[in-house]
Amino acid sequence: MATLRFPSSFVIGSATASYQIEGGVHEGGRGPSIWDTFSHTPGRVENGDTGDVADDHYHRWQDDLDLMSELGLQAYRFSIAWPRIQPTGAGAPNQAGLDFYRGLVDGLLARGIAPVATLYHWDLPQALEDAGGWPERDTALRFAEYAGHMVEALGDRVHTWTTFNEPWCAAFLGYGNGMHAPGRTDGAAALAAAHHMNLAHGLAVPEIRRIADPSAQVSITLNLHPTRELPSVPADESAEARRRASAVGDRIFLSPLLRGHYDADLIDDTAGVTDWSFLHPGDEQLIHQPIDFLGVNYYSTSAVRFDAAVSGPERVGAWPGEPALEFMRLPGPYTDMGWNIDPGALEELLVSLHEQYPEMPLMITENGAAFPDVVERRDGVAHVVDTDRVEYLRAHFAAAHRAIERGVDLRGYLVWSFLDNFEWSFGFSKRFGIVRVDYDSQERIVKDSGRFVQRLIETRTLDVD
Ligand code: IFM
Repeated sequence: MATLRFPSSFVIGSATASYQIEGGVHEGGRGPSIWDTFSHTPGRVENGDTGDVADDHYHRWQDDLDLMSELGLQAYRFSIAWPRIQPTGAGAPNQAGLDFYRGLVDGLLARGIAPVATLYHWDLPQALEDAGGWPERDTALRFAEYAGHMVEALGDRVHTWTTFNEPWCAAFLGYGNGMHAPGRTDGAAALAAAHHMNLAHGLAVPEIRRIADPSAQVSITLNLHPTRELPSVPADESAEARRRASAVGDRIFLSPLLRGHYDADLIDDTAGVTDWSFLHPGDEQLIHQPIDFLGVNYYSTSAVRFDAAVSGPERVGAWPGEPALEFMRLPGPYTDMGWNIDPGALEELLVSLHEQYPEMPLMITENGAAFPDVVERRDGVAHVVDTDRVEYLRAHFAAAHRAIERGVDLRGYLVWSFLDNFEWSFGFSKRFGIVRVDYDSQERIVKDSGRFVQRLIETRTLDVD
């Protein structure tokens, strides 16, 4: 048994996202988002679940902040629902929407919790999708305008801004394989969407810096695709498959954001899908804005190979230009999402990012696990003994600690998620929270994992075998 100590500057907190927890979809002048439309379309979301009520956080946010305070969270990463601010995606900001987030931020500050505000966690105003959505360049311009409104309203009190959460999911699951809203299946549109999200980030960052306090921290959060070798896949095939997966999975964002150009192999690999005419002269320079840290969301790993037998248009899905790329599940154990548990890959991912981009501080903006929790009532008091989640978190915090010891400038770790919530196309069937939500009564129960995070923050130490 060893005891690891985290530096006092290392921020430990938790995260959520607007559509996954807020509910109140018709309140405060909020307009419809693509997720309202998608979740109300039969067959799109498990059990026909929608975010109409979700955790009812829109009404219960003060109690939720009290719980965060009880757990001692140092930071809370939330996202702003664009359709609360601009119900049709354009024009003057909606006062009730601004007031909601101002109340939330003031409530956090009053409790000593640092707000980390994400501007886009997938709830595009439906009106902008009706006008073409992210495959349209104009959506990037609209995003920069919306970002400006938010920073005008909250720039004096929010110190940390994130432009996008996981643009890969928003572009490639939203427009590539249709698993996410808006549910389109068009590889060329998915690539254009990815570029316009990069561009939107590049246009928004200077806008944030122009308005916010000079000390504001600006970032973007990516979900990267760490892959491992499998003995059954020949080394040269594995290397080529991993190169291709990294091009359209990771470097499509990392390279323009952090180096100022799209990689030639990405353009070549996707040439059969798009001519990249959406990339205008000067775009790459616009995208390449200085940021203060890179947010990393990490959950799991996979292995990749080519399987010509499965090749064909139906395979284009989330990997445009890669119809024969096959993702294979690695050995377990697995979480309730069917994702393998591989904490070592978190350490390797952080070290590898640090080696490639040594000047770039990193922050784990999401890590956590879904498990089928059980509520036990003892002497009338409800408990969730989620030992599997506690051990998942322990192993991943230990991996983060090893990365710090190896020289990674890792600024913090935000556990996904604070509350059980609407897990996109899985609806409410998957529970990621460190706080349980009973969706009938809206009762909150702090799980053992919540107490684990509380102790970690209190003591700054972690016991590991
Ligand atoms: O719930 C999601 C979150 O919205 C984005 N990152 C992954 C989480 C778990 O799937």
